[in-house]
Amino acid sequence: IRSALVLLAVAALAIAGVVTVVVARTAPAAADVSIAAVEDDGANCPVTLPGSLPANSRLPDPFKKIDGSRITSKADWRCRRAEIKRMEERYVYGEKPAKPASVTGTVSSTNITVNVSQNGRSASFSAGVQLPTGTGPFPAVVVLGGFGADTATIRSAGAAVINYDPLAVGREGTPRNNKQGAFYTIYGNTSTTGILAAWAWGVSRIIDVIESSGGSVLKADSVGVTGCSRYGKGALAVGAFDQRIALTMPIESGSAGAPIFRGIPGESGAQPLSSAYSEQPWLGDAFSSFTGNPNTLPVDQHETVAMIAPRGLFIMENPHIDWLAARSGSVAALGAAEVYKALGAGGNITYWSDISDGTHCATRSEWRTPLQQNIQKYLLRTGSSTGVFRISSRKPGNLAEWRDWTTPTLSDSPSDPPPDDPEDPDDPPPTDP
Ligand code: MCU
Repeated sequence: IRSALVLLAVAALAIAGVVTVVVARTAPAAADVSIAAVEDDGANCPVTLPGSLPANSRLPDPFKKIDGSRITSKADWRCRRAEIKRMEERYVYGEKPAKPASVTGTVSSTNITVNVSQNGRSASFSAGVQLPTGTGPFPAVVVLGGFGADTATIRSAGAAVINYDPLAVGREGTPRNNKQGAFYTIYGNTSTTGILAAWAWGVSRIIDVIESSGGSVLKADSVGVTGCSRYGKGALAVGAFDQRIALTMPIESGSAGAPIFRGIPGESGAQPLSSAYSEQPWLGDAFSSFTGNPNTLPVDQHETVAMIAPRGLFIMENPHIDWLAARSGSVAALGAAEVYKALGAGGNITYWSDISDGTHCATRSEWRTPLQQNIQKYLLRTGSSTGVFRISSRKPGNLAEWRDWTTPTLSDSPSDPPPDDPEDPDDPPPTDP
């Protein structure tokens, strides 16, 4: 009865959005493969955006709150992450709205349909499903855009592939004042949200439908995401902005993907920020203020990447093509890895740019084994591999050049424990009636 009460209390707190609910299913330990039960577990954190944006040529300190103090405990990361998320939305991606009033749909062994409506506006989209062999329900990897991901390896590792066409949710080739796709049908064609955040919103709605489907085909708590190039930019945004994503795998994402914005102007041949802003409405309209001076951004992409911590993350980059900014990508991964380490999850991030074939979005033998290991660990929850950094000597980033902060030792005890936390030994146990 006591454990039932504890579960009830945890569920109640989770519904109130008060605690981070770490969903741990099977061994290994929870800290190793934790995801949140909700899209945004920091939704109730108070965030006041910065009053001014002073220039800083170094990477912003991911551990420093907007009020200037630094976080001290692992539990503090929840609301610090919420600050980062708000700033990423305000200055970089545009706002990704929370779940709309109505999300319905179906999941079958071949197809997922999604119907969304809010404020009298409705939109629908669908995605294909390819199951692996064996008996379900299965974990799944959402593949954005249909190229560059090694779907044969994903399925042979035991995960389904969800083929998601992001362009149905946020079209390319539209002017910023007349954006198109399911997202903009709901939120308006002049929404300032860029299409990467729209794509991410679409994947979140797919997960909503999987959650409400009863779970006989696909497991909503075991969903990964991947995509290459512009869809690598999208995969990063999906994983950063939905904490139900257990494994994020951006491939060759380039400018507006993993690479730090501050590094791109100085990286020879890298796609300029002005080009990444104007080629497609990938980023939010507000990013126009920063294409010429990323030093005034209060965040950078190491923090977008760190929003994924402590969840599974496998960043793949191509150092053979200058346009892809792999040096700045490695700095983002190294910076984010400091957050993973501080949270005690340093083994949950892999970065791999040491590849021989320079073809953009090729299927690569080097990535096959780490892909299998990541799927086993974070989606099937049978593996226990430790993440690695395999940075090509062609584009080695050096985090030390980019930071003026150190990595704190974060305590395990919350500095500000939630009231009556049933997990807190200092709180009296619930009484057994
Ligand atoms: C790396 O992603 C993009 C790149 O940002 C664009 O400049 C280029 O046109 O296309 C790349 C891509 O998506 O290739 C498939």
